[in-house]
Order: sequence, then C-alpha cells, then structure tokens
Amino acid sequence: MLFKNDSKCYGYLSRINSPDDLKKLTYDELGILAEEIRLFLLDTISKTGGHIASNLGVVELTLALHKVLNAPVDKIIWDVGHQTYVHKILTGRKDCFETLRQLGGIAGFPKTQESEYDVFNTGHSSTSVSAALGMARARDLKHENYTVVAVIGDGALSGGMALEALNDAGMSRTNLLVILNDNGMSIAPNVGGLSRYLSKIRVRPLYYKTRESMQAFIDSLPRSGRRLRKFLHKIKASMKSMFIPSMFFEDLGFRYFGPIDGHNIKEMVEVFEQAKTMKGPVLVHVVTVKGKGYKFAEENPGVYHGVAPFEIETGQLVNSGSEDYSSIFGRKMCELAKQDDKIIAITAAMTDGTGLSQFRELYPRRFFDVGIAEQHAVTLAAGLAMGGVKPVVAIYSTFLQRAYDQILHDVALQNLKVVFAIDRAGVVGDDGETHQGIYDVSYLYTIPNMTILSPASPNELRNMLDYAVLKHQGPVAVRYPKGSGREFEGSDVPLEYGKGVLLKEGTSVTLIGVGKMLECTFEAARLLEAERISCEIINPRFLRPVDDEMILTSARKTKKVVVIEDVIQEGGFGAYVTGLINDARIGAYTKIIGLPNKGIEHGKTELIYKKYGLDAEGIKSAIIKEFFMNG
Ligand SMILES: Cc1ncc(C[n+]2csc(CCOP(=O)(O)OP(=O)(O)O)c2C)c(N)n1
Repeated sequence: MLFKNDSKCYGYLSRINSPDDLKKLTYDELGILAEEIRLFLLDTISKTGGHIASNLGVVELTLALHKVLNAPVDKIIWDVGHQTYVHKILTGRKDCFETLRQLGGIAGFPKTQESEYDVFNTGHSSTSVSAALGMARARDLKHENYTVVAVIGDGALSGGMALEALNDAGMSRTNLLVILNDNGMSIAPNVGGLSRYLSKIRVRPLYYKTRESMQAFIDSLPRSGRRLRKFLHKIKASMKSMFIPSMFFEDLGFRYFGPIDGHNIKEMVEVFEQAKTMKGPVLVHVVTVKGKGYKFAEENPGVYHGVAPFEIETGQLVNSGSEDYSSIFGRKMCELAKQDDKIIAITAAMTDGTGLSQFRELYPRRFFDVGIAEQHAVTLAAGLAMGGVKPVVAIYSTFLQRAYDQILHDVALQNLKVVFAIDRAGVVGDDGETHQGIYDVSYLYTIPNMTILSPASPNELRNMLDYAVLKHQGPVAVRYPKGSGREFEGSDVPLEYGKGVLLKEGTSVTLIGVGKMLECTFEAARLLEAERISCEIINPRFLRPVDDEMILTSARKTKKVVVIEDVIQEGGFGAYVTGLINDARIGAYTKIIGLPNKGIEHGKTELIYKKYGLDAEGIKSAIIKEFFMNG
C-alpha cells in the first residue's frame, strides 16, 4: 500500500502552482509528484469525504494532460466532473483544498466561477463530448486556435447523450480530442454491450505485442525495401480488425489510439502530443485502475467511489449509525418482491446508492441495471408495465431530471403503473448545485396522472411503498431524502389516498411541513409557541392529489398558512396551496418557506438549511416577520 502515515512531505507538490510548473519536470520527477498527489488526496479526502477512487485513478492522466496542453487556453471538459480533484490541485487550488465540498469552500465538481481552468460545469454524466464539440465548433466559427479535450469514463460513455455526441462528432471534421478513461468501472463494475466491447479491446495484448514486433521489423528494413514496407504497413493496418472484431470508434469516424497505459505518463504524453496535432476527431483510449495506489480503494472501488470521511490506515468509513432511507427502501423492496413476483426493480448504475444490492442478489431475474441511462430506465419501465409486470424505478431526484419526457410521454400519458422511487429528494449537501434534489416536485407537478408522495419518517416510507407498489394504479412517485430520519407521533396513522394528517391543533397559524421538513416544522412550532403563537401542524403526505379539505379547514381557522419545503418555491406543492387558498377567497394568507430557484451550493446540509432559512430559527423568524410584527 502506498500510504505512509508519517509522510507529509510534498517536496514537488509544494512547488506546483499552475500547470506551467509541471512542464519543467522530468518524467522521473513527475512520477514522484504523482505519488505525492496521492498522499495529498488521501490526507484531505479522508477528512472531508469525497470521490477518492476516481481521483486516485486519474493522477497520471491529469498530469499528462496538463503537461501537453496549454490550459486555460486549451480547454478540458471533464465528464461527471467528480474526478477533477487532481486538476484542481494542479491549477492553483492546492492551498484551499482542505475546504473541498465545505460551504464557501471549493466545489467537488468543476465550477467556471471558481477557476478559469474549469471551462464547463459538470456533475451529471455523459455531457462532455457534446459540450466539447460545441466549444470546438464555436472556436472554429470564431477562427480561434486552441485544443478542446473531453475526458469521459467508460461508465459515462454508457449514457445515451455521450453516444449521440460521438455520432455527431465522428462525422464532423471538427478538431476534437476525446480521452476515454477506461477503468472497467462505473460506480460498480460497468454493464452493457459497450462495456463488454471495451473489455475485449483491453484484453487484446497479443494484438499490441504483434503490432509492436511488426513495427520493429518494418523499421529494421533497408531503405530499398519500400514496396515491402508499404505492403507490411497495409497488413499491420488490417490486423486491428482481425484481432478486434469491429473498430467501433473508427467506424464512427474517430481516429482511435489505444488502449494505452493510463499510469504511464511518458506514453500518454507522447500519444497526446500526436493526437493534439491531428485533424478531425480523435479518441485516445486510456486504461486506468480505479483507486490506484490505495489498497482499500483498489480492492473495493465501488465502496470508495464517493465516501464519507474515513481512517486511512484501516480504510474504515465513518458511519452515521442509523439506517438511511435508501436501505429502508431496499429492504422494503425485498419484502414486497417476496409477496408479489411481478415486482421488478430498475436502477441506472446506482445499485448500491439506491439500496438495491440485496434485491439484485435475491431476485437477479427481476433486477435490471441499465447503466447510466435514466431515460432508457424509465421507458424500459413503461414497456414492462405495458407488458403486465410492476416496475419500480429507483433514481436519485437530480438524475431523474434527465427523463422528464420519458416520464411524461411514455409513462404518464398512457397512465401506466410505474413506481418512481426518488432518492436524494431535497437538499443533498456536499455534492452541491448539480446534485440538489430540489426540482422534482415542480417538474412532477406538470406531469398528468402523476401521484406524488413525500414520507416524513421511515415508517411513512414503508407504508407509502406498500401503497404505491401494491395498490396504486397509474404513475406514482415516492420521494425521500438523503440520510436517515426519525419517527414522530402520528407517523403510524394509516395511509389513505389523497389524505394528510393533522398532527397538532392550533389557532394562530397553520404549518404544513413537507417530508423531511416536518422535523424542523415541529421545532419551529415549539419556538413560536414560546412566543405565544399557537401552531396547527399538518403532514400533507400526498403532495398530489392534495388534501384540499384539511388545508382549507385549517386555513379558515388560522387565516395564515405556511408551507415548509426544501425544494424550489415555484410550481410545486407550496404554489398549489397558495392557489388553493387564494381561489377559496376565505381571507387567509399564505407563505412558502422554501428554496430560491437558483443553484444551491455545496456544504453540509444543516448549514445550507440555515443559510436559506430552513432551520427552526429561520422558519420562526420568517413567520413572525410575515404575520406577527407590529401586533
Ligand atoms: C446522469 C447521471 N447519472 C448518475 C450519476 C452518478 N454517477 C456519478 S459517477 C458515476 C460513475 C461514472 O463512471 P465513469 O464515467 O466510468 O467514471 P469513474 O468514476 O469510473 O472514473 C455515476 C453513475 C451521474 N453523475 N449522472
């Protein structure tokens, strides 16, 4: 194992303040720098948490790229962007690296507002080739001259958008360099036909050995042997198709180089130098080891893909202790699947993240991991539902945004029974603006026939899944937050379609706490009652259809209704309640305490809540200011 506990000596790293500083180093020195960067990554991420395995895997690749390119004039677009820590360290952010993913600190993904070296914001997968092609075309239209590079993982390549972009770029004459960082892994081992194709190329050492020997032989021929040389070159070129069944990338129109060793800086530099000067689209296939250099991450790259803080020597991850919503969902799915053999689970490359590992073990024939392909996952579910089985699609709120049209066009307009298990709904914290699950209620509100449920406790999630999977007809979304939750009095009231629960009676103001927000709604109510403001509390459970009657009855009494939700305020449940009360003309006022519709940055969830007034104090102050100032 690489890590040495006593080694805090960053002799070379301490002298790197921009990519220019790399250019002076020899390959041996770059090798030492790579080791120092690994130590530095481990040292920091073990404290902050973050995407350790992917970053350990791209240390040499990032060094080689920055050695060859002239950034920020040359542009690098990183797919997903979770593997940009090394790039950040090399581009002037080493000294603030310990603020990684903290509120006010540097982001865990590329951010154009953070550095001129980050040229395109990413977070969601499979966007890099489209973005790079767009930038390259803009460059050409403006008669400018620089290199544009997309760095994409083999996992991200399974996303449809990446394939659409390759299809477009391949036939263009645009100068574009795509680096395929192939480690055989998405978060878990990569899946699908393309992945199988890549592994075939990867394990073709015989081809490369033979090609090398042939080249050596050609080089050794005397000058007079020109015809023989030409003939052998032709054979060499056709060898590729003999060994490798079909050259997918070349057939698409790319010049293909590879696979090359993604931990050999010299080899990469030589190939990148050459690729950079070529006309048209070029793809360099680089093979790396996810988690490289840290035993635990190499052995278990999936577990160390994105981690909480951990102990370096033992690899022990800091655990929150209580069972999170994803695990509760996963366990419930196993129970339900036992009762009903028509239940199917679908994930888009997030088996562990969505808690479905056990389901996959128990019911492999009823489990589909489709790769990073949320759109396909949803329409696959529509097909399964049409075919008479009961699909449950588990996707994080933020990634489901990808499949808006599939939800609308393929599922909802046909009123198919598909259950959407929407994990990480609401504020997600450290991953920041590209990952916040704060838009789903609004976008689901525009979808016909869609029922939306929001549990406020583990019991409620279980009951809602019972209802959604076993009873509901038509599309239904159950959206639950990241992390764990607590039970409260009233969470065991039986679930009834379209019905909320009145949890506490009061006279001065009605508080409607949505899902996870119910917890701080209770706390805010305690603070308000200490100021002699009597609070009525409603748990809506169904965000659609809404329990109009319960809300209007309460509004008639208190004349003041506050909706507390950790999503954007526009177009969702709060907006619906506002309309409901306005239309009823009962002389009641409403207020939504939610998030503004702007990118919500990274940082610990509690700090984000505090910043945006979604903690008990903030809620109390907002209510007093709105309704109870000046008597
Ligand atoms: C649209 C979308 N779906 C899911 C994810 C979650 N996710 C983040 S990284 C990742 C795996 C990426 O694999 P790969 O591109 O091969 O990069 P590696 O981490 O292996 O270097 C996934 C599924 C995402 N970022 N975007």
